[in-house]
This record gives sequence, C-alpha cells and structure tokens, in this order.
Amino acid sequence: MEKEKLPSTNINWYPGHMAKTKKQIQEDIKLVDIIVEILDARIPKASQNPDISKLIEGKKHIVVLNKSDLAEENENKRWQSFFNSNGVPCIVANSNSGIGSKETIIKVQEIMADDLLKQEQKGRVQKNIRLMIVGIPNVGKSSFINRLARKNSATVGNKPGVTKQKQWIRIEHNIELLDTPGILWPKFESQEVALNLAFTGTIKDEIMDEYEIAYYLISFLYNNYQQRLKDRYGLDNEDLDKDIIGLLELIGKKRGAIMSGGRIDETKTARIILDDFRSGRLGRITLERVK
Ligand SMILES: Nc1nc2c(ncn2[C@@H]2O[C@H](COP(=O)(O)OP(=O)(O)O)[C@@H](O)[C@H]2O)c(=O)[nH]1
Ligand SMILES: [Mg+2]
Repeated sequence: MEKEKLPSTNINWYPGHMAKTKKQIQEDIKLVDIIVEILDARIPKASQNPDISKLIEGKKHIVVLNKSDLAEENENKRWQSFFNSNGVPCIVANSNSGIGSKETIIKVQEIMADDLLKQEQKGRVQKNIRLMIVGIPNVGKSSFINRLARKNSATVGNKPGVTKQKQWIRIEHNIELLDTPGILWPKFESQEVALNLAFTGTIKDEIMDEYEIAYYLISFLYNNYQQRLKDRYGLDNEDLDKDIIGLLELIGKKRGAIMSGGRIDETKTARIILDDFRSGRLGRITLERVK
C-alpha cells in the first residue's frame, strides 16, 4: 500500500535580513580565490543555494557533502561522482569526526596549483590562497571551519582594537580562511524541497508545525525506509496497515507521549520522531537521490 501523497502546504519563509547578508557575501567573495560550499549530504539539492553559480562567478568552487555520517554511504558516493562529473570537485565530510577537512585542503592546493605556478613564472612573490566557506543555515559551516582551523588557529592580519577588519585564519603555510562563513538562503522551489529542509531542521520548527513535519517524515519513511520504521518503533506488519495518523498515534503511545485523558501528545510525538531522524537514531537516511 502506498501511503497518501503529500498535500500542498504553503511555506512562506524568507529571512528579512537576507538582503544585507547577500551584499556582505558578495563583498567577501571578491576577497577570495576559492569558495567551499557546504551541503547537507542527506539533501544535496535542497541544501544548495539557488543562486550559487551566479554569486561565485569567476571563482574556483568546491562542494563539501557534510553530515555524511547521517546519509547512506552508497548515496554519498553517487552524489560525489555526480558533482565531480559536472566539473565541481566534491569532498565527502563529517565535521563531527573531522573526515574530509584534510581532503579539502589537498583539493584546494590541487585546484590552485596552476594559478600559483603562473604567478611564479611571472616572477611574482607567491601570494596566499584565500578561501571562504558558504552554505545555507545548519549544514555545518561553523563546525567545518573549526575542523579546518583546529590544526593551526592563529589568526592573521588582525590589528588589536580593529573589530571591523576581516579575520583570516592560516590553515596551511599558504592558505588563509575567512573566519566567518557566508550564510546563504535556501530555495523553496517545491513542496518536496521545503519538506526536506524541514526534516533536517533548516526551516525552524516554529515556522512549520512540528506535527505536520513529522507526518510527512513518517510518510516518507513508510514509503522508503519501512524496515527502519519497524525496527525503531517496534512495529509489526499489521501496524503498517494503519494510515499515517494511525502510525503517529501508535508511536506516540509506545513512547509514552500521552496527555491526561489518554489522547496522544502530538507535539511530543513529533519531537521524538524528528529528534530520532536528526540525530541518526533512525539510521543513515538520504532524502534526495541522484536521478
Ligand atoms: N552528525 C553530524 N552533525 C554535524 C556535522 N556537522 C555539523 N553537525 C551538527 O549540525 C549542527 C549545525 O552545525 P553548525 O556548524 O552550527 O552549522 P552552521 O549553521 O552551518 O554553521 C550542529 O548541531 C552540529 O554539531 C556532521 O558532519 N555530522
Ligand atoms: Mg554557524
């Protein structure tokens, strides 16, 4: 049985401060040679900024599939090949463990090698490679910056007392990293994209009702990861005959999310499910596949 298709919810969300942020990013991009765009490996499409290619025109560009520990390993590999074969070098990363930061530095050196060689041949003193991290909220930009900076966190070019000045962190003998990431805005081109952003927590739960998000997540899991659903919540085959609301009620009951009077606590049930998904307790789940 295929559970019901998603009705169309309207998500109207555009952070008011984005215009200012966009200007700032455009200024910062001028200062760097290479842009490292962080994506969420579970949603490589939905977590990519819609205007990225225009924003970074003329700059070198790498994509990092972060939170790879939360997405399926095979799918991570497929996405990596997808980006690579489209001419965008792609690194698979996990900023909790540090996987991918060294590979990123090596890739940056590799990509910039020609430019550096040309400078040398022109008899110029080699300048530092400057890079910045960009990405939509919650993809792990700050975590990734911390990983890159861990080895050598000496900031460069900062005069004491001058707060306005850009802070650069030397992460290699010839690579400097801008210490603050560029925060990009997500796209809401379809219901599916918006829901994927909601599942992963990019759209804050206050903006879309948690129970509604959990409803769609259970629906997705029912259609794509049935066994995980059964394992996590101790469901049997008969339980799966229920509709989505029925499944939510059952999960709520099993987890003790019940209000006085015996009705299930919808918000509590939703939070349990969303938390299980976001923390990886439902297993590694890739929401978007390479077509
Ligand atoms: N499982 C997992 N969690 C991560 C990873 N990178 C970041 N996080 C978590 O994701 C959340 C958002 O990370 P943060 O660096 O603040 O994202 P930012 O908003 O893009 O700067 C935090 O709770 C991080 O601990 C990762 O690779 N794997
Ligand atoms: Mg951050």
